[in-house]
Amino acid sequence: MAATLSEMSPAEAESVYFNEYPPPKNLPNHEALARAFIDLHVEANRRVVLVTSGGTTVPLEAQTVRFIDNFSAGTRGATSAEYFLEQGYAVIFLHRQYSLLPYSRHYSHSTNCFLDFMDEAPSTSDQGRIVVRDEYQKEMRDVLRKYRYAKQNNLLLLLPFTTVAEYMFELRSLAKLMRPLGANALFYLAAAVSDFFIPRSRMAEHKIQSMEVPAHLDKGSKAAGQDDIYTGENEDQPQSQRKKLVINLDPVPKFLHRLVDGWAPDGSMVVSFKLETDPGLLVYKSRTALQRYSHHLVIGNLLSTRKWEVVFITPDAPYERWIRVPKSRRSKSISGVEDQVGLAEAQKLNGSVLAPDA
Ligand code: PAZ
Repeated sequence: MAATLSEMSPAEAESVYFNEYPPPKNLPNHEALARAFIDLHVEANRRVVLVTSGGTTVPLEAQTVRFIDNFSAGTRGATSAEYFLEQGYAVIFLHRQYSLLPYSRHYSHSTNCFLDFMDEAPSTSDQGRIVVRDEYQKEMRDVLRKYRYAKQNNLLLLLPFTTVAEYMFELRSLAKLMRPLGANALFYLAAAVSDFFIPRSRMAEHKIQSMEVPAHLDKGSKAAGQDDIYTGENEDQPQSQRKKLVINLDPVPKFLHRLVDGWAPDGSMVVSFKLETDPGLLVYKSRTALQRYSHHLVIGNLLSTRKWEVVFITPDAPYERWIRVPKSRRSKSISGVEDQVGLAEAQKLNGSVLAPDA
């Protein structure tokens, strides 16, 4: 029986995984944009951080109708990117398409709809003109200025992904392209990357059917040899045609090893995140990840408290450090939505730990 990816060495798993998928259509374009961006900042001797953000999808079909997703909205990534920009970094923002973006996050999605910040001008001369409401003028001007500054100075590169395979291809390419940055490169991996997936070889080509279709019409709604995906019942159909969908997922190979040992530039710093829901597991899992991949910092967070509490797990003393946004500072965003632990908090409390060459 062939070995699964998790049974292979990291280098073997890399070769098998990346040969199984065609590279994403946008990859050459993203690589060209990233190359130009990195060249510019190498020239300026500026630090560049790759921030990953948002969740990855796991498609159930190659021509994808259905997919598995996760909760991440990209708040951590988009917020942290703003703090990195404020600290003088250039930011490559590798994000889930349509998730929150630096700066525009203040005015997007249902909790912060931009329309709630607008009004019609009150004076007769300006009647009909749309203006920002008085109470939001200052905050919006500040955000706008920072956004403009980042844009005009080419400090922020936005690159979207959707599936877990796209994310892996993009991460590998970007890390290799960042090699000329050496110790000026930082990886800040806040994306919620799926732990399980369906390998391409077992994936249905077409939309998975909920009832039996005649064999001569079925052009690939089942993955080859995977009849066990379909068993069981569906109440509207005659017994013989009823189906239940049983999904058989493999573990996604952990490429953090390859990032640390192979793809990323020597001297760069790698920060990963660990999300848990069980408080009893968070420190243990974060520490295990740090030991397994030998990188620089794991930031652990719990789903329920992630907006105001994280734990820094480091290879050197103090090994474990909790960082909390005080209660009085938890409602700082314009809409009153609770702000979250950002890079500034982390730096204040943790000195230079986020400086790549510190
Ligand atoms: O995107 P968001 O702000 O809603 O959530 C952030 C987060 C919890 C996805 C991030 O802080 C994190 O822990 N990312 C890594 C998740 C993991 O793979 O364990």
